[in-house]
Formats: sequence, C-alpha cells, structure tokens
Amino acid sequence: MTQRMWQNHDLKKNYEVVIIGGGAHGLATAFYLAKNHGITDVAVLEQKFIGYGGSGRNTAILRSNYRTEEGIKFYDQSLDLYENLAGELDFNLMFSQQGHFTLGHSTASISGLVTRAENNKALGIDSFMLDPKEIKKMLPEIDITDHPRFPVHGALYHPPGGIIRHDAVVWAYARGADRKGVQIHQMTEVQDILVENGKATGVVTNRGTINCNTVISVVAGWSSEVCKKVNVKLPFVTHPLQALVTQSYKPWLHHVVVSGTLHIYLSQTDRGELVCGNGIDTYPHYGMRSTLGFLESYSAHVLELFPVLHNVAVQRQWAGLCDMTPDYSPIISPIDEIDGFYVNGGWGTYGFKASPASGYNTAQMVANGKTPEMIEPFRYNRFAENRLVGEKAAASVGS
Ligand code: PYC
Repeated sequence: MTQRMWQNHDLKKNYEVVIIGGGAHGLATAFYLAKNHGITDVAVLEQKFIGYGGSGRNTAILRSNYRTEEGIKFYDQSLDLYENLAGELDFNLMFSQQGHFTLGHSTASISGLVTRAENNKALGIDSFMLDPKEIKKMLPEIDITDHPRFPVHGALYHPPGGIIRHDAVVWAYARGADRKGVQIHQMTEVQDILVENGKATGVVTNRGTINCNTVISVVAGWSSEVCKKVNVKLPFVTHPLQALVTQSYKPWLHHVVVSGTLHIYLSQTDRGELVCGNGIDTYPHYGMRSTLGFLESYSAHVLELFPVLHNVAVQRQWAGLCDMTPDYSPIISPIDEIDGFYVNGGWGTYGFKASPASGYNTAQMVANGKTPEMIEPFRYNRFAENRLVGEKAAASVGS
C-alpha cells in the first residue's frame, strides 16, 4: 500500500497548540515544535489546501542579503536551514544556489546596494558589487547599453542566493510534521478565536470547536482578518503580488535577476520555465486574480533588460496576498493583551524565504514562553516604541 504523505484525521476537541495556516511557515512551526521541543499535540488548520496561500504563489527566491543587522542575521539563519533541509526532511527540494543579482539603475539605487554590500560583508554574508561589464559576462543576454530607459549601472551579487521548489518545501514540512504526530486539517476554516479572562482558550471552525492552550496565527495576507477576531489591530496592509510563468525554454538564464527600479524579477527553473514577478499592486485589496495590466507592465519592463524575451509564450499568471508592515519587516510576537495568542505575519513580498527560520523561532518562542533573541526585534510593540527594522531598501520589489 502506498503511504500517504500526511494523514486525514477527525478533528479532536482538544489540542495543546492550534496553528492557523497550513503554509510553509505554519507547517515549519509545527515541524519544529515536534522535532525540537517534543510538542506533538498540535493541529494545523488550513482553510483550503496546504500551500494554497503565499507558499504556493511566490517565485521561490531564496537569499539573505538584507540591509539591517536584524534582517541579515534572521534571513541568513533561514538560508542555513534551507541548505540542510532536503537532508533533514528526506525530500528533494531542488534547491539551486545559482546566485542572485539585484540591479541598480541610478546613483541612489547603487548607493543603497553598496550599503547592503558593506552591511552584508560585516556580518559574513557573501555579497558584493559588480560593474556592468562583469554583469554582462555572467548574464550575456542582458542589455547594458544606454538604450533602456533605466540603464544598468551595477548590481549587488549574492552567490548563495537562488531558487527552490516551493511546493516541495510545503509538502516536505507537512510530511515531516505528520510523521512526528502533528495533525494537518485541510478545508478547516477558523471562524472565531475564543478568549476567556484574557487567555486564548480555543477556536471555532467550520468542523467544530477546539479547546487549546495556544493559538498561533500564521496566515500571511489574512493576518488582519484573523487578528480582528480577537480585536487586535496590528499595522498590516494587504496587497496582492502578481507573477507569471512562461513555457519551457532551453536553459539560458543561470542566475536570479531582480530590479527594484523596474519592479521585476525573473529566474529559470530546472524545467526551463521562466518564473517572473512584479511589485505589489499599488492599492490594497484581497483579489487573487492576475490582470492584463500586470502582464503588460511586466513585459514592457523586462524587455528593456532582456530583449531576447520578445517572443516567449506566457503559460499562466496568478496573484498572492502580502501583508505589508510599515518597516517591511515581519511581526513574530506574543500578543501581550491575550495570553497564549501569537502572531506570525507581515511577511510582505519576502516571506517564503523566511519559512524555516520563521518556524524554528516561532516554535522556540511558544515552547519556552520566551522570545528568542533572533526574533526579539520583530515584536509588534516595536512600532509603539519606535524601534523599526527598516528593510524597505532590501525588499526587492515591495512597492
Ligand atoms: O524579496 O527576494 C525577494 C523577492 C523576490 C520576489 C519578491 N520578493
């Protein structure tokens, strides 16, 4: 008999921990709760199917070349965990550390990239500047002439950056968590969160009510909606991010390329498809349908850099939801007003790459009842205390 990747279960009436959200972050949290802390009485509740949200809608780019010390250390821990994840979960995740370019097209953007290169270097991250001729050697098809409206002035190059197979990451964490005793419940929507005397005591779902000691919200774009159920207002604003994939072509693009100025990024998968994305939609909404406007603006911008793409056939386009915070860093935090309620969100356009470190540290925070040093800077009260972790300049395409 073939073994299922994860089991279906009846919903129990009691769990120690309920995780709302069956994406890579929620499943990673469940996996590390079980593996590192022996907490296995855990239910992961997913309103649709696992990986339905941001985990299945991103462009699978991994990197750690952030701008702040807090961001760089956190995303570097994530990249380290990713480097060993296929072995740890015994699943081929097709991680290709092919190198990552962030292009600069103006004096201002080059100066931002140089700051990042210096901050990265000081913290031991492999990341440095290249001039247009060096870029051209590694990306022969790129136009470095003065023909584009925004000519290429240089790039931040990050050799350990790359791409991974995002759905495999979701499935591998799900299988790993399931094998350790975690229950994954798909098509299980949380309709309410129960709070008694300032303590989270359970959740109401479309399949019944669950009592628990701890509720963790790990729902990315839907964070505000979940927080509303307990009257907690955090500074999230949800915008869609659109992406597309082309038909397969002979391998020609051997590195990830990002341009913050043009709001575009692209990479080529092992199957030969080009995976391409834009900045967020300019106004907040919850729509998950991609638009002709995105296709037109993406095409216009990418053709300035890579005229060779003039004839490619687009196979599919989609949108995912991003919960943006004012400083472009996440919120991973206990909520002081509600004992036993934790929020992990605000991942903006850069959440997928954080999944392992997000799950690892969230699990540690919940298990020990103490916020690990690595994620202390990401507590929600930083906004009231004016301790922002400003990552806008490193968000690639956040706005
Ligand atoms: O932050 O690396 C990033 C990213 C890639 C695609 C969207 N954001």
